[in-house]
Amino acid sequence: MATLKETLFKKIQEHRPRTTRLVKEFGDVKLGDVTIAQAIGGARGVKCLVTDISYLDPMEGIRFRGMTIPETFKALPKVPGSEYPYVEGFWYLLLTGDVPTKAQVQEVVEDWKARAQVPEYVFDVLRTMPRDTHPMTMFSAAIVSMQRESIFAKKYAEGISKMDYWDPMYEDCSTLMARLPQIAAYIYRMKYKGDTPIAPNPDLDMGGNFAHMMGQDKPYDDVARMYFILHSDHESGNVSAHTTHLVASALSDAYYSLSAGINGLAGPLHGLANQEVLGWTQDFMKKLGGEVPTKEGLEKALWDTLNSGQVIPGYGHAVLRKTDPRYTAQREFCLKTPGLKDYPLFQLVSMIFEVAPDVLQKHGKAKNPWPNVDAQSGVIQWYYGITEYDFYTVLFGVGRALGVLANITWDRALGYAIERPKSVTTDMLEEAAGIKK
Ligand code: NMX
Ligand code: MLT
Repeated sequence: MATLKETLFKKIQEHRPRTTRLVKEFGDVKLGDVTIAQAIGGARGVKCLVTDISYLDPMEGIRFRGMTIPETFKALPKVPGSEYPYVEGFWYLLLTGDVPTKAQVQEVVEDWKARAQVPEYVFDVLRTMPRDTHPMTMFSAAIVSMQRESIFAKKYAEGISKMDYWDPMYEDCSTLMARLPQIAAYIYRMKYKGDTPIAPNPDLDMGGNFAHMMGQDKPYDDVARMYFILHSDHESGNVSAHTTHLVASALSDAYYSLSAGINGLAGPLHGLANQEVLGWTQDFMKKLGGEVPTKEGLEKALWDTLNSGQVIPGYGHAVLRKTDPRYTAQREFCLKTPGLKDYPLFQLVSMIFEVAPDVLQKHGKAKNPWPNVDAQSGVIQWYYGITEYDFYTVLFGVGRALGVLANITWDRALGYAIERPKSVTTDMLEEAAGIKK
């Protein structure tokens, strides 16, 4: 049986002529124009990134390697005794586009185990940070602290051929994926659980081991598997994916690039929205003093938030124009899980789903009034006892690493250029608009 790395190399060799031909023979074909609104407004909708790992349709939502979320969960080999797939198998899918066999998944499981040992100095770095440091700052610092181990940086310094860049990049990305779960769980146990880290269990898969190191019983292992897969990739234009890609385009290694992407994920309009959702919901419940909220009360709270110039966290999206299927997948998990289905916080989140889109539509600003992934993820964590909601974006980050690291491996395989879009001045915009005096 070919290893994941051998299979990946075969795919890379098959793919390279497609990219070369497009650039050489069809490089002048237009994909669109750029308007002034796009130049000022965050490049929304500008088609200038290429990835085959996932695609986001505004109405349908994400497809990973051509598969919807339900198709992905159905197709991948499941962990014995679990309803959810191995995260390791999902990594195989993202990298190669193939659904792995059980044996192929096992090869990745073993490979990650062999790479999993987190160096002691990473824990030292974390321990020197004040305990009130945000966990995303800790996560990012831990990642970049390992940069000294980058095989890509070492091979580059030795003078490796461009054609081989993907190989050490793959090595660094695989090592990062193997270590991130323990780093995340360590931060959690050090910061919130009286400094009681739990050693990894080498007999478990990534999701199972993460649950174990968090100190969580079943079915949190399935929650972890579901959560990491759902948050993995959302094509390439989102802040964390784009940042990771941008930094890697300078031939910065995976440690620098991922750490930068994680810093982007820490913004409240991006990944941190999941902690904001819980903060908003908990504040609202506190104000009610334990009373069951009415729809009218909820509507007023939503208007109060909007009228005070704040966004409703967990709602809206730069690309999506319907309910995020990642929201739906998590909602379905809640509906089928006894206890969670009737959990008051879930009922409140469901009530927000009933009320907020209408309020946002009446407010008339957001192009998409529907919920995104962050509106639903916190309630599941809270139910299983992970109530420290400033940790939630770290969970998002472990998942997001799968997508962005698979992408930068392919970036180096296909020789994508250093990213350098052109800027213009306001004078130039006024000239283009025909209003310059
Ligand atoms: N609540 C209130 N106003 C909103 C919301 C919202 N949830 N969503 C968009 N708007 C406003 C937005 O601030 C903008 O206002 P202004 O013209 O005053 O600048 C206007 O509607 C138009 O924005 P859009 O074009 O609809 O959205 P955009 O593409 O600029 O931004 C988000 C997308 C996701 C940043 C935005 O919808 C938002 O801030 N949502 C709340 C935060 C959130 O849930 N972020 C998580 C996204 C998913 N993730 O995990 O990364
Ligand atoms: C993401 O998962 O990155 C978010 O939904 C944001 C985006 O896609 O723009």
